Amino acid sequence: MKSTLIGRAAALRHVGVGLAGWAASAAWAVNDLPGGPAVNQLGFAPPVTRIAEEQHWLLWMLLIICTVIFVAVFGVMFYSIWKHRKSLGAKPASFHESVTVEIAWTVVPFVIVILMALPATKVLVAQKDTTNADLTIKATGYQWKWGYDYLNGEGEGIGFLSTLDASQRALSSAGTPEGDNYLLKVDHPLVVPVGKKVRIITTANDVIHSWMVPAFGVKQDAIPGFVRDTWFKAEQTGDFYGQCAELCGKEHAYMPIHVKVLSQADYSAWVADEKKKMAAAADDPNKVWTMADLMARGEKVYAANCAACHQANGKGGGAIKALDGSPIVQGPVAEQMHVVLEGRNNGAMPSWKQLSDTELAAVVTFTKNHWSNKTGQLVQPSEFKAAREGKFPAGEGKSAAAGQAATGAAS
Ligand code: HEC
Ligand SMILES: [Cu+2]
Repeated sequence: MKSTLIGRAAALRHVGVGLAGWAASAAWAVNDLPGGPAVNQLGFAPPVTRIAEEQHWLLWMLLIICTVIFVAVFGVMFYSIWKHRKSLGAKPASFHESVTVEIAWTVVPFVIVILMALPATKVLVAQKDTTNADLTIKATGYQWKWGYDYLNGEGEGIGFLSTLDASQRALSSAGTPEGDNYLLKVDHPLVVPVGKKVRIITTANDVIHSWMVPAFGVKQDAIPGFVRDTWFKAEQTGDFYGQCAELCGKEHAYMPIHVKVLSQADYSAWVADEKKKMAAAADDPNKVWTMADLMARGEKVYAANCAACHQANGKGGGAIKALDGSPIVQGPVAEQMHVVLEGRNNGAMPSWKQLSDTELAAVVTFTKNHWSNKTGQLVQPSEFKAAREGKFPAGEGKSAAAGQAATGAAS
């Protein structure tokens, strides 16, 4: 019942906003924004996910049931008042506590409420089922922008801030709104693949915000110090828009949400592109490092990635081979480069190709010159860059001079 009232109120609000907009926009002609709000929109945004479709179905089902009840109850009431009015000589019946009536008006509404609650509960439970996601993205609310971090799945490691487009900020400051996507355009939209289950983890950095995209039927509060989640699986590609839906300060209206749904191939291309940009922004793989710098960096990379298995003391344990005294670590440079790039033993030793060239060069140099391993060998990032293309350094490479760019020989 309640959601129906909210639905009606929302519809009325749309009409109100539509009229106000019409009055104020003599100069600013607005059209429908595909994936966003429409002019004089009545009701919800066209659904792009199963959940949103179900929500629409629920809305109409509940609205129709409530309307039928409304018409029936008021129909009987007005009919009775009219038909049995005093001027026609109607005499009130005098009866008390009719058991039949009492039971009827308890049981009938109860059954109706149950019939409405069952499908609603089913959708609610499905909405909360964030298991088996293909992609997990953290959305962090800030005053006043969104931060997105790809935590899991294709694109893992990508992270950026999504802020209102600067040109729209200027339009707003000047009081000259323009365009169908006014206050909905961002500098970096959230990009996701079509047909994949995307889990959105929400949290916030300062005050409560809310991540809402109407076309997906998704709205989840983002609360500082708490982690909440929601999910969607977009069934068509395109651009979809939403806004922060929890009053969060003076620029609450200036933190829009823009989700770009791409085909799987386009998404993979986007991920590759972002990764390249990130790598470029990180370390220059052509820089020539000194032994001391590589050792210092390598110690950190080792502690963060390797110590969990190989132990801080390099002794490993069980199936995890020791690095301290390992013939591989003490052997030719290329051998260990193969191990860290490709992994070993079906992934028991994982591949570390997601680390940057600099991190790999640093950690290999570190293991080769720490504990009892005193090989004096040094690996430069440029050698890993070449190794990724199949060109491994040849020979023993014992001297520190071997640290220059790989000389082209394949192993
Ligand atoms: C998930 C656990 C795990 C992590 C994390 C891990 N390794 Fe390993 N590593 C192994 C296992 C298991 C082996 C043995 C593989 C085999 O059976 O050949 C191994 C073997 C190796 C070897 C070959 C040793 C030899 O003597 O054969 C090297 C070199 C190595 N790891 C380096 C690293 C480096 C560098 C890191 C961090 C970037 C790392 N490992 C992180 C599990 C791990
Ligand atoms: Cu907000």
